[in-house]
Amino acid sequence: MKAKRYIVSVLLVLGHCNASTFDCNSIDTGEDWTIDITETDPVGTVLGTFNNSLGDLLWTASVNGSSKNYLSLFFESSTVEGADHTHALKLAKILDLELLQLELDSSAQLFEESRDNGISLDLSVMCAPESGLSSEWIFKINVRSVNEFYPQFMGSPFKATVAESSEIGTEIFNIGVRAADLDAGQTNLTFAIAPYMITQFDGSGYVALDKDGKGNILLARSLDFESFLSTGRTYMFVNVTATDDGGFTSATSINVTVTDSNDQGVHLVYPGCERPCLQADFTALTNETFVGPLDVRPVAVHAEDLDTLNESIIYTLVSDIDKEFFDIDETTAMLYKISPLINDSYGFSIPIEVRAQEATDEGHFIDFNITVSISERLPRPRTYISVIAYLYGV
Ligand SMILES: *[C@@H]1O[C@H](CO)[C@@H](O)[C@H](O)[C@H]1NC(C)=O
Ligand SMILES: *[C@@H]1O[C@H](CO)[C@@H](O)[C@H](O)[C@H]1NC(C)=O
Ligand SMILES: *[C@@H]1O[C@H](CO)[C@@H](O)[C@H](O)[C@H]1NC(C)=O
Ligand SMILES: *[C@@H]1O[C@H](CO)[C@@H](O)[C@H](O)[C@H]1NC(C)=O
Ligand SMILES: *[C@@H]1O[C@H](CO)[C@@H](O)[C@H](O)[C@H]1NC(C)=O
Ligand SMILES: *[C@@H]1O[C@H](CO)[C@@H](O)[C@H](O)[C@H]1NC(C)=O
Ligand SMILES: *[C@@H]1O[C@H](CO)[C@@H](O)[C@H](O)[C@H]1NC(C)=O
Ligand SMILES: *[C@@H]1O[C@H](CO)[C@@H](O)[C@H](O)[C@H]1NC(C)=O
Ligand SMILES: *[C@@H]1O[C@H](CO)[C@@H](O)[C@H](O)[C@H]1NC(C)=O
Ligand SMILES: [Ca+2]
Ligand SMILES: [Ca+2]
Ligand SMILES: [Ca+2]
Repeated sequence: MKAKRYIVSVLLVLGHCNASTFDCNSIDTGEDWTIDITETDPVGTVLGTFNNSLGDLLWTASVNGSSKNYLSLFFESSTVEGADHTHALKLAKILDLELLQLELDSSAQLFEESRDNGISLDLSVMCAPESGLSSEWIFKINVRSVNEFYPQFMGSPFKATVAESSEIGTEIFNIGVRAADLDAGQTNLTFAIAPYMITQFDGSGYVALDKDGKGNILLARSLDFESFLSTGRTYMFVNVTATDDGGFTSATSINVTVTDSNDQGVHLVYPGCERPCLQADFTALTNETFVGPLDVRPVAVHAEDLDTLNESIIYTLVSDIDKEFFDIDETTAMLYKISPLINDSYGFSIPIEVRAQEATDEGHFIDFNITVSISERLPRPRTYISVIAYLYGV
């Protein structure tokens, strides 16, 4: 029986025009005959011819033992020209698997094995034999799937963000849940990262696919927002491809924006000092008795976060000794002399150490000095000119 089945299917695979002829007069019709077709075979494809037939063929179609009238409509019979008493069983409609999957959705297990194997229908065919004895033929029709559709991406164009501080292995985007194959049955898609055609935007070197094959795109190299920023943009494109089990490949791109993290410190805003400005000379002149705001030169003290996060900066005095006589406004950085200098240990020039710190819990900071000179204590001659000369190091 197995051998017979094999021969018939080989014949049919070689060419449908050579479909087997079945004799309506034969009493022994055999059991399972196998007919292999594909889901794209055209209307009119002959599945078999029946000779010695007195009338049209009758058939019923079923799936897994349950009869489906709907499926019977996919077949038709007609007389074969030039051959007496011969009827052909043909396709009346294309046995498109996407359609069948939709229409026969109650048969959740339509695809018995892999998608590649397609689905199987059972067709029981009866002819009207000249001998008067009715004979029934049971065919197993294997409808093989054809890869008709390219993988599709739902919801593109895609965007994602990743913080520069993200650890290697962080999931950036899951392309797997946004990719599908419209071919009927379960298709396994294989994902790959490909270079992006505009090389300046190519993010392929920063990412890798998770080994689980489910399309998770992971960070593979550490990021630096500041170096991205220096190129004038903070995003890159990740080109990803999906290949279906029939070898069709589609590609899509994800715009991955790198966001800033607090990894940079604080610097000073000071004329002529290049970013990042970590050292600058601030000076002020006062006298022992004066109490009030000091005029700091050459510019008011101002520090900034080097991250684009632009955290606010808090200014404080570092030394407790300085705090007896001086104070600094936490937000404006205005320096105040709060009491006269009496019984102090200062000389004529007081380096007042100031800390400018980001207002976060563990904010970065920078320390710098404002040099305050006490006019009465300056070396002789205490002329205005010499004070200026002193202050500017002439
Ligand atoms: C009918 O078909 C069978 C099987 O192919 C063949 O053996 C037989 O000779 C055919 N009969 C006629 C009358 O053509
Ligand atoms: C066939 O039908 C039986 C009984 O209804 C069911 O248990 C089985 O899962 C079905 N098989 C397929 C492949 O649909
Ligand atoms: C698809 O993937 C599943 C799970 O990884 C696997 O079991 C199955 O064999 C695969 N099917 C094909 C056709 O590769
Ligand atoms: C993405 O990669 C595919 C496969 O290498 C390529 O054909 C396509 O041109 C690439 N797309 C872009 C936008 O770079
Ligand atoms: C990528 O996304 C960023 C952030 O949304 C956007 O500013 C940029 O214009 C996008 N780039 C392109 C080429 O669409
Ligand atoms: C101290 O400085 C203040 C303001 O600069 C000025 O008004 C005051 O006269 C000065 N006093 C002495 C003793 O120089
Ligand atoms: C930071 O924020 C302040 C106000 O909070 C603003 O004046 C300043 O221009 C900002 N700096 C940058 C570099 O954005
Ligand atoms: C400064 O020191 C002198 C001598 O020790 C003392 O008499 C005076 O009270 C001190 N003044 C202040 C303001 O502490
Ligand atoms: C401030 O000046 C003192 C004394 O000259 C010096 O020891 C200290 O290092 C200076 N601080 C900074 C932050 O430059
Ligand atoms: Ca199809
Ligand atoms: Ca496909
Ligand atoms: Ca940063």
